[in-house]
Amino acid sequence: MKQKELMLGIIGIGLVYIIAIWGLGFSSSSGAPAQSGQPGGAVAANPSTGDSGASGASPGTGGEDAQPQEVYVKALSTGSYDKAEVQVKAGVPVRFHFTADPGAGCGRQLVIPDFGVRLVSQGGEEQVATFTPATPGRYAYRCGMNMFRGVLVVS
Ligand SMILES: [Cu+2]
Repeated sequence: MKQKELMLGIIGIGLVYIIAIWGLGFSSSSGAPAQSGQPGGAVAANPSTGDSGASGASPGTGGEDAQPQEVYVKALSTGSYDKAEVQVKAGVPVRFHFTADPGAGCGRQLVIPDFGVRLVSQGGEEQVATFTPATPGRYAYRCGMNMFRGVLVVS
């Protein structure tokens, strides 16, 4: 019994060493070796190439003639939005698409006080407001009575 425990301990210490050395290798060699040594799964997720938009404009760079940022929020009959938070960039027009479940009650009205937005989706139809957030920050979107709540994160 004692011997078996000792063996397990040695194996454990060995593993710690291997992981520590591996970690050092990653941090000290900045560049190509670390990249090639990465597990294969991470390579597939490249956000810049997987552009879901229709236009083939340069990805991600918010130039002066940038495309509007399309945002979709839906008020659900369960009493909340389908997205508690949406992310946009400052200085680029936002097209805020709002829909609501017909059973969403007061959630069929959406306001974004900081941008003077007020939308009502009475029977589930889509309503759109366009505005340009100039200053980074966190701006609330909510129903008229502040029961449905979400945050527009501008960065
Ligand atoms: Cu409400």
